[in-house]
Amino acid sequence: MSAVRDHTRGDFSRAEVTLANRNSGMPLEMLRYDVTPVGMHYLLTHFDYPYLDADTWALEIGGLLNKPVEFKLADLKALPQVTQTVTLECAGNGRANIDRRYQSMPWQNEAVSTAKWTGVRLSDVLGKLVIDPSATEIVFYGADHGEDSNGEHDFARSLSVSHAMQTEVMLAYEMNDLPLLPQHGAPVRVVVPGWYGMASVKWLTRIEAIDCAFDGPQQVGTYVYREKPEDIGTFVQEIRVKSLMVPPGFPDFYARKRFAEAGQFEIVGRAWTGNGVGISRVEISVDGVWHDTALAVPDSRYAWTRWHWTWDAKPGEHVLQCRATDANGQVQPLEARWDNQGFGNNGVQAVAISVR
Ligand SMILES: Nc1nc2c(c(=O)[nH]1)N[C@H]1C(S)=C(S)[C@@H](COP(=O)(O)O)O[C@H]1N2
Ligand SMILES: [Mo]
Repeated sequence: MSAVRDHTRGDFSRAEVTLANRNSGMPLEMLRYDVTPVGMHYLLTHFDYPYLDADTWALEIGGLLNKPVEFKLADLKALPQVTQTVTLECAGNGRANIDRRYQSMPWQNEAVSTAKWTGVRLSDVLGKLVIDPSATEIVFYGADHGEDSNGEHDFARSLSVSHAMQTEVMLAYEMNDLPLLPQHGAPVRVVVPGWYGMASVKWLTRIEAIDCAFDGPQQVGTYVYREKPEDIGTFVQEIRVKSLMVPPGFPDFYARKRFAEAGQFEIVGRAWTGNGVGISRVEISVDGVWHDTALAVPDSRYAWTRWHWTWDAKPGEHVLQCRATDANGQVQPLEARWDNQGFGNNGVQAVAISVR
């Protein structure tokens, strides 16, 4: 049933190209924007885009409650509106830079973006209900259906009840001041700031309170850090500290080699981390010599931080790298940590450039 997974280095397989054609990344020059323009935000959709009509859409909430309830879009809009700028990153970002490559969506660096999400606090929705004290997790079901991790299922993920009640967790119906677009989960999606993207369930149709650990394929089959496929592993959750730069200079079309004229110019980039504590330092290295960069103030606790540094570029072949540290002292590793499915790669980016 599943495609052969034997392109672990070198050329990409037809299945990887098919996934890359469906799921676009954010070109790294878009790191210049505080908020990624709609249409340039990266996309990761596992199955087919479901067809939902905002007028007839209803969110069912059931499980361990006094009684099941239904929210229409208008019911959600009647609750207090909140807006938050949040950086989302796909847990598989950087997967294709790891040798041996896992056969999945072959992201290099571009599965990260920032949007301004508007909607309601999940805690305001759940606060309208009487959840049984025995409930430990809240499960979010999307309308999309498919087969992955050896199971057929509707895309679904859970959060602990205590995490679901955190004020930053949202049900969003707008992105960058526009109604959510179909590709980002219209009419309503979950946004879990600080966690890798898989937690932010799109095309939300059902919420269920349960008293056990949710064991759906997107919860326990995939999105688990494992050294070897047979390991029990640990769950992929918070985004690891990371930074990327706008590749400086100009590219050649096909090979994406970079060129620049000698002289002074600014290198800019973004850094982010998942725990809401913020970025404390971003360094840039030119040919192995590290320098501190200047940091701007981010839009929110969960939005990326802009950094910049002026380079006096001398003629020759150079390699630039950037490395972020968060306020908890977490630092990006120079080399990606090994993970069987290529999750959580926050290894330092390296950009080669020819200065003339
Ligand atoms: N229903 C549903 N929700 C989903 C997904 C999906 O395939 N189906 N993909 C998840 C993953 S892996 C990521 S990284 C984010 C991507 O959100 P975006 O496409 O809006 O950028 O959505 C998450 N939510
Ligand atoms: Mo993802």
